[in-house]
Parts: sequence; C-alpha cells; structure tokens
Amino acid sequence: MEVERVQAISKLSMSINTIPYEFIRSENEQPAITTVHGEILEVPTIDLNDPDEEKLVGLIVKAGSEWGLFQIVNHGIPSEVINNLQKVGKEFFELPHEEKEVYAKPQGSKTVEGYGTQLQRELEGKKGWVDHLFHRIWPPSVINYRFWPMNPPSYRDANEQYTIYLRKVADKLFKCLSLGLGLEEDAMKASIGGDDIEYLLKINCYPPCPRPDLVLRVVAHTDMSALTLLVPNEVPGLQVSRDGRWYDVKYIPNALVIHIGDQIEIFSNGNYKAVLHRSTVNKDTTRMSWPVFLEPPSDQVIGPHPKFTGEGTPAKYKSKKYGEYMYCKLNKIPQ
Ligand SMILES: O=C(O)CCC(=O)C(=O)O
Repeated sequence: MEVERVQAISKLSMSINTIPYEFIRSENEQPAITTVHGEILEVPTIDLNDPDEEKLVGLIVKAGSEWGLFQIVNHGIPSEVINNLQKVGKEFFELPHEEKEVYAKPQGSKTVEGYGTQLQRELEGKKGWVDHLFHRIWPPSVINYRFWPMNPPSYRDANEQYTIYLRKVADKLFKCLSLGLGLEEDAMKASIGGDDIEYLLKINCYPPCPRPDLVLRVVAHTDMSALTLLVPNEVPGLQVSRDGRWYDVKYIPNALVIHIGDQIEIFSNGNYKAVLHRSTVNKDTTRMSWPVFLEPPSDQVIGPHPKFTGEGTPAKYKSKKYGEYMYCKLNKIPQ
C-alpha cells in the first residue's frame, strides 16, 4: 500500500485552502492557541571556539541543565560544508515522487532508515506535517548506502564531508559535558558507546500549509538519543517548552542547535535535562532541518553513572539497553 506523502498533500491543500482532518491538532496542541506570541526565546548561544575552557564548560553545563537546548557558533564546520549538505538534501526532496520512493523505508522494516512520512505512533491517530529521510552516516560499519540518494550525484560527498567535521564537534561537546559533571573528559562518550556511537541523520521537509494555526510538523517530544546536533534552514519553526508554555526559538545563521537527549539525562541522573520541543508549520515556505541523532548501539546499556547515585540520591531512571528504550519510546510503552 502506497503511503501518501505530505509534499503531495501540501500541494493539494494549498490549491483548495483546506487540510485533511487527521492533521488538525486538538486544542491543547494547536500552535495558535498554545504558543506565547511576540516573544522569541533567547536560548543560550555558545562560542565553541572560546579559548577559556573552564568558561566554555560552565556555559555548556548551565545550558544543558537549565535548558537542555543551546545553539553553538564558531563550531569549526565551514559554511560551505553546511551549504552543500543543505543543497543536496533540498535537491533530493525536489525530485519527482517516484524517484524519492526508491528510498522508501521498506514495509515492516525494523530500522528507521529510509524515506518516510510518519515515525511515532500517535495516540490520537494524528499526523505530523512532515516527510523525512533517515540514514546513518557513521561509523562505516553501520552505514547502509541503500538509503543514501544517488541523485543528486554529490549527495554522498556532501554528507561525508559534513560527517568529518560533525564528529569533531560532537567529541568536543561530549568532553565539555563530561568535564562539567566532574568526570574524566572521555567518560560520557565511553558510556554512551565510544567509537561505536551511531550517527543517524534525518532530513525533515516541512512543506507549506494553508492552516499553520492548526497543525504541527513534529509533535512535542524529547529526543531518545544522547545528543542531537541540528542544522535548520532559515525558515523558523522550532519551539521549546518552558514552564508549560511554547516559545519560538530564534534562528541564528550558521549556528548548530544542540539538544540534550534522553540518554544524557539518564546517564547524568537528571543533572542534564532532555529538552521538550516541537516544530510548527509555515504558510508559504518550506522549512527543512537536518538533525543528527547520536545514538548508543542498541545493545549498549545506559543508566545513571554511579557518581550521581548512592545513599540519599537514588537512581531516577532504570538502566536498560538502548534498543529496548527505543522500542518502548516509539510504541508509547512506559520505560
Ligand atoms: O525541525 C526542527 O527544528 C525539529 C526537528 C525535530 O525535533 C525532530 O526531527 O525530531
């Protein structure tokens, strides 16, 4: 059975100025009702190239514990490399329908990899206004090129270049987050999976929608991964939850948006917080984003580090294999 893609639904909806019922959110989720209007949140912006390491660690700890989300500038990834990543991803989503379907996630497949439309099971049967493409980009042993588009021809090179730089940024973030907890600099990365940490790229394509007031692109969630490094295009849409209210996050050209995910919250026994976020839609323009989820291998057990548990400070989270955690999260089964 062929799945209807949101890009096709968008075209039709724009021409008749209405949207299918299953995309209309309940009132407690509708962006028009639940967004704090006129206030753009200044989430922390951190210069990753600050030579004062102590200061840098302090800023990352504060952002990771108070927000779970921050933006980094001077991260060392050349803008040309980011532009190429965005260019080839955009070109893929502009291909004719049949060409994209070659990369569709196979039915019944256990992996998330492939071109697709819906990821999480939603309790009310609602749908997000987004098509996506998932594939792993690192380490080489987990890459399945079956899901890497052959067209545009420079797709592979652009993604490989980005991966080279991204790994350096990820290592620096792991180091700072680890030092900030008073651990050895490589302790966090080692516990999450070391050199076997899997880099899962997702490209989100959120086409225009005639009723942005009623629809969400990506529903409210925390990332189940350890850490997410995200490149957005210039069309705003990311929102974070603060004190139960939803705020737009400011777009900063060339910045990477960093999300603390569930596995770092668990590892730190809640010292760092996974950020609750969602994404809204736009009336006239297509938003795209390129998150890379840094995930433990599926049989890696993640639990609170012993330094943060003991008498008087019980473990707030269960230790479990990442694969099991992921299964429960995707199927809305309590952890
Ligand atoms: O597009 C965004 O900024 C958010 C994307 C996101 O949260 C996701 O794909 O899980």
